[in-house]
Amino acid sequence: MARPMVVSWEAFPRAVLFAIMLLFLAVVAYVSMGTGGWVTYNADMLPNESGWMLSTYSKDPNLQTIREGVLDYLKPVAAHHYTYRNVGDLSNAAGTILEARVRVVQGGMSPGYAEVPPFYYGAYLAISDGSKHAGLSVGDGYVQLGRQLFKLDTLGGFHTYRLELKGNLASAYVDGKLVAASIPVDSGDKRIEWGVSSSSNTGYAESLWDYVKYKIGI
Ligand SMILES: [Ca+2]
Repeated sequence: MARPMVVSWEAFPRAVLFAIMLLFLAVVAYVSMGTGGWVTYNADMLPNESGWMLSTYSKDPNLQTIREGVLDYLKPVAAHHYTYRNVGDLSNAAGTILEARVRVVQGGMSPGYAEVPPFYYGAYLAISDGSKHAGLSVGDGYVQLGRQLFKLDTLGGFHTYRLELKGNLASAYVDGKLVAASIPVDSGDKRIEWGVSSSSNTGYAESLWDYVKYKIGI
């Protein structure tokens, strides 16, 4: 003979908690879908308070300030200043998009190489997807991807800079318009990186960051 089902009072709160948890998970899943898989840093907190790692050169607290949702990021002469996040899910086949809204305040002198003349880096975005690496530099009056330069007034105001990497192609967009495309170099790292300058930057540089976001899948 089957025992009658006994529902104890103690079981009720647990069932209710379980239901609330399910509802919470459903809401989280819905919100994630709504944002289209973007992981966003809005510059409401310092990068290292938001899950981003500081480079060796970024430990000086005077090099980063938050003001009204904008990160003021600067670097002294002859030093790097960047932040990064290791992302194991990055895939060259799926592709990655990295986008930031940035205004360059001052670009630091870079020696340049080959076809690229010396110019002034103020912001840098890079993707390494475990197979390829692409870096987008925003200088004083220029945007650089690989060995391509695109002229732009980067100091006059904020622009949205977007770097896309998929297969054997890296593409750079400014305010939604394609401005450069290049063949990415090889890299075994899986990392998203951004900051004030590239490693070859030899001068003082500063840039303002409204947001940075990345997404897997193009
Ligand atoms: Ca912001």
